[in-house]
Amino acid sequence: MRTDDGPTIKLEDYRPTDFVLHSVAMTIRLFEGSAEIDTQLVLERREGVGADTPLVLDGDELTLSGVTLDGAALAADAYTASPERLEISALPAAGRFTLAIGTRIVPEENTKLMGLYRSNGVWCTQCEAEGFRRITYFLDRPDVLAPYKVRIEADKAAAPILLSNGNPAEHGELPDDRHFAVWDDPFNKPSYLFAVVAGDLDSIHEEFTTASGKPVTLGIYTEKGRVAQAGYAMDALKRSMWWDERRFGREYDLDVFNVVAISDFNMGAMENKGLNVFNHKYVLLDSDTATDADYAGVETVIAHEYFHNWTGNRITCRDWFQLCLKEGLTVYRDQEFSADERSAPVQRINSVRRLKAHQFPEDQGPLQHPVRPREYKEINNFYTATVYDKGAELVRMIATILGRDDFRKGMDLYFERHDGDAATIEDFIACFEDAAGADLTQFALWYSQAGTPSLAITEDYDAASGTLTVGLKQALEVGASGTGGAPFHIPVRFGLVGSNGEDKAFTVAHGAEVDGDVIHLTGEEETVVFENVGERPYLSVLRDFSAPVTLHHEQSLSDRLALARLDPNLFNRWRILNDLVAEALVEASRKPLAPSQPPLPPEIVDAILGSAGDESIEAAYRAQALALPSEPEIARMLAENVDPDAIHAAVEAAKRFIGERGRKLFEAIRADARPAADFSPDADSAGRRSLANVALGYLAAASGDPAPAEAQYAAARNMTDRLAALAILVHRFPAADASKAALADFYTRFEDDGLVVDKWFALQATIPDVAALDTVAGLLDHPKFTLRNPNRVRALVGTFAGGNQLAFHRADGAGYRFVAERIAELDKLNPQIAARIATTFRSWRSFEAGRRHAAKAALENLAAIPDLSNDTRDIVGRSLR
Ligand code: 0A1
Ligand code: ZN
Repeated sequence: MRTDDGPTIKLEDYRPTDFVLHSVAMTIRLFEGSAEIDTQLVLERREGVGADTPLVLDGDELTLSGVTLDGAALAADAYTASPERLEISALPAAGRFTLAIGTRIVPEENTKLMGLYRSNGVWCTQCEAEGFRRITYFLDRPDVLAPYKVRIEADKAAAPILLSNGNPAEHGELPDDRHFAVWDDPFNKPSYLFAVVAGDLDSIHEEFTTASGKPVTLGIYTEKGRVAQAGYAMDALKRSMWWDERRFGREYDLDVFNVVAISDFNMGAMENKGLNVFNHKYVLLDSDTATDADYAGVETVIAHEYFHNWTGNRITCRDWFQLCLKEGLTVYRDQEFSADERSAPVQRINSVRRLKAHQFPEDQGPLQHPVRPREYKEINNFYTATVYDKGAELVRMIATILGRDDFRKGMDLYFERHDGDAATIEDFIACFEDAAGADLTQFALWYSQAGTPSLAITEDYDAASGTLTVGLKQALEVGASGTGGAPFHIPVRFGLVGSNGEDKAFTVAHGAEVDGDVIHLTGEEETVVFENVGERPYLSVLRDFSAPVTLHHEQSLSDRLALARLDPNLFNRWRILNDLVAEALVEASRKPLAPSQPPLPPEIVDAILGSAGDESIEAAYRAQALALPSEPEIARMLAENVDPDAIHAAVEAAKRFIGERGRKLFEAIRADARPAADFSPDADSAGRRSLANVALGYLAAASGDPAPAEAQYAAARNMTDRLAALAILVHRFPAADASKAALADFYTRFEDDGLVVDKWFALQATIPDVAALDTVAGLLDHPKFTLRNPNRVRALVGTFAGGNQLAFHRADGAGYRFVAERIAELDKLNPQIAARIATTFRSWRSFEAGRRHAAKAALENLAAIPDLSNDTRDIVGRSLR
């Protein structure tokens, strides 16, 4: 096995650059088959740096075509150049100098999709994290900030549209049917926010006037013929701009804001200054081709990238260890936006589901790392659920600890104090401490200690004195890989619920600090004694999931069921039911139930049906009440000796049981859900569709009859209803003629729309049957399959590995071998995507012995490949550790 993997970058080694960058001017000449980049850097030796210290610039697969210093050629011995590095000595001891660097690249051959590449003929860039060094030699790190002036030249027919960051400055004609455009970005920015797009694109434009009256021209650019699908993204953009002004006092700063939708993109989208580049999945939609979930996704990602303009761009990160400074904070902001635009409890449920599905397994397995990592080998592998989603939870906890007003004061101070800076987590936390007069020293441990703490709650009520004693105990059960195990500051939002469903008043006699409805657990173990509580209350804890912990609340079934009905905190009603079901399914997966035993306790099922049937609550919430914990979530809770077949059998039995017991309700929901004449993507309409489709799923599970789904598929007038019906057919009745016919029909209807073809691939990749492996293997030869498009790879291979419990985790190990082979192929083209798919192995140690050995062997085979990329080697290496 190869061991010479790349160097480890450490937080403690941070030091500023030896040279200060003052400005960047670039000319980018685009041709078929090549691009010429001329870059002028105005630099200066940093004070105190010795005159013999050379300038070292980063490169990646670059070819140097020329370099001059203040207009004069450099002596051959004054520099050394390799594809990865340009080192220049004999530079002025003091004062500014201009370095002009020429590079030549071939965007058409760039399959990594980092740097400058072509997607369906369009030239585009992706520079975060270290892609700029694939365009020119540079101090390619986030604490090197400068204004940029960029001139793009290209053939007029091939690229009538020429875009870059900032404001448009000039444009004009050139000989040979070429033209140019100059863009001027006055705001200091790091290279990772640089962008260029050139191509034959359609666009829509709208005007937005900021709160202080500044006009901004908004543009969305798409490939030819698709711009009609960009209207919702434009609407979401305007709503985001309006919201950020109201909620955070943040106005947009340039004259233009452009979004470009690209087919081939490694991630969701990118917040380049004034020129956001998007995976077209998060821009393009209409009701025929996109589901309600897609609409919500577009809204969130548009908002997220826009919000980065302040949290990320105006204030950026000092180094990549601080990634959560921009990502956690921006996810928090986009979550708050969605909560305001849609429904707060439903959004919170969605965020918590996501956290548990992606972050908890990461935090409890070999890829565990602190929200602010201390070291990395490949930064691309740290765009993780821990940095993003747990990072957002940490910001949310700060807001919970300080309260809304002080939180806003801290944010205001952050924007004021650090505008234009490359900041750190310490800087961020200090703003809240200074604005609110709070001490967040202990809280800051959340950034450095990895792992999910557990929180155990006990309660003891004394009727004679009317006191309730609550015990709270925290522990880091799953080892925090050497990052420490000191107690966290855990904010526990709570309420004492009376039998009338209202929160009761109380006084706190003594114990842990209680502030309003938040208990501040700071010790390992503490108690709180509540006095004057009158009749015994139902204790509702961890409301709104106020901290990312695993909760163990010793509470009777009858109290939990009462809270599931009465808790004024809707999130907690859902959470309590979801926990009850999850615990029952974990038990049922551990050992087969006796034939006489119902698959779920009937009183729990009745509680779920009660929530689902409560017409006083919004439909989206009712649909959430019916959604069972996912099979991977049950696997995570089992923690060891996991048998996915047993989990699937338990979940299927539960679905049939709920379907039978709730048949009348489900039929009533379906009867109620006559589709409106016109499709509207609003949250309320989407919630109704979601509830009706969940009901259809349960009816199909209970009846074993594909006919209602078949009928819905045939009659569907939007993608949400069509895809829901098709999923029921294909997943539940894969052998039925109706299912085969619908799947074929779906393909013929949409074969020209890549985003819908992705759904068609993904649906087959997730058929819950070991035989899905053969289906997926067969689809590799489908004319529409390609390893070169990340969305397509994710749809077939990524979805299979991440979403097919039965076939990926086949007992014979064939699923693991298949995915490992695909990773090896993909690694040669696009290591970032290969490494991401490799993370699906992360929980391999929790499976039963046969699967465990097979998964390990597949990982070891990958590790043995001599020229495996740094990206994949890092994930595989850490997974095996
Ligand atoms: N900053 C982006 C995420 C992103 C990160 C790396 C990329 O490189 C391929 C692309 C995008 C965001 O948070 O949206
Ligand atoms: Zn982001």
